[in-house]
Amino acid sequence: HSLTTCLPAALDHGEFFIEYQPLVRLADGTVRGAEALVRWLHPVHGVLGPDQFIPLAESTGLIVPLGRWVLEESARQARSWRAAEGGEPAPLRVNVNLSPSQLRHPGLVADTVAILGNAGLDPSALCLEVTENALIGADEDELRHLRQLADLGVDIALDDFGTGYSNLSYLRRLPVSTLKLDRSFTRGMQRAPADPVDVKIVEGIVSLAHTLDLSVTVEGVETGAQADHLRLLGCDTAQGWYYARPGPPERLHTLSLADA
Ligand code: G
Ligand code: G
Ligand code: NA
Ligand code: MN
Repeated sequence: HSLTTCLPAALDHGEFFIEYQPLVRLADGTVRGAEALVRWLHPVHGVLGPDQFIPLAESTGLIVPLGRWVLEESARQARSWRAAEGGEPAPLRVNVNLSPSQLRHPGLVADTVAILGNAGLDPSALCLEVTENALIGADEDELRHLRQLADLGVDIALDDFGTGYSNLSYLRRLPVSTLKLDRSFTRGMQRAPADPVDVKIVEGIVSLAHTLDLSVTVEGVETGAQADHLRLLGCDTAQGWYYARPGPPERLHTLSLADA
């Protein structure tokens, strides 16, 4: 039952599922959407998290069909949230992680267009998360894919921001709309007194981001004090256990109605 042996058939067997973790606007606490996080319900090992199989999927190439499935499923789900909410003013959006192999794949843009079309989902309802390290290593083809996606109206977020190479000049050349600040920077604000160095770093990043017209999402928000502090520092959107753990798709709609 090694994971390497089972992984190729797992997609055909329908063993993957997706949990969604809400993204909340700090200014008013409303739910704006959710990040799609894939899991594998392995017949022997039970539920496995992405850290346990994404690297394997990446090295075997299965990440391309798996990632396409995640995108299809998430787009359908986002469409159904939006259909269910009727005339609500701020439609829910979905964030989907894109791995380096997917970014490199020549079919990425056409597949994304087809998936959005089939789901009947507006491109502006989709945000693709790319890690800072994947972007730094991106070649011309990969950058062109990102620009084409951005031109379609898809948002691009820079995931795990702050953990990679720190030459920020690439921000000027890339069609990124959101910085997703790695949770290592917000950990020091979980309880008072906040770590003064972490506060300064977040302040600096928010200032840089807003100057470049980028929005800031903070990850790993676990306490109300942390949420308040990050809101006062000007962060735009938050994600973390304080709001909700990753969970089933139906729950997002309930959460968004609760704050309407
Ligand atoms: O919360 P969780 O343990 O599920 O997430 C762990 C990591 O797995 C995160 O860094 C997240 O970006 C990554 N991840 C979750 N779902 C996907 C996916 O569908 N594709 C890729 N490439 N990465 C994912
Ligand atoms: O893409 P990324 O690696 O950022 O995925 C988010 C990861 O962080 C997932 O593994 C998710 O379960 C985890 N996570 C989400 N919210 C919190 C939180 O508030 N605290 C901690 N410690 N982990 C979180
Ligand atoms: Na992510
Ligand atoms: Mn992330």
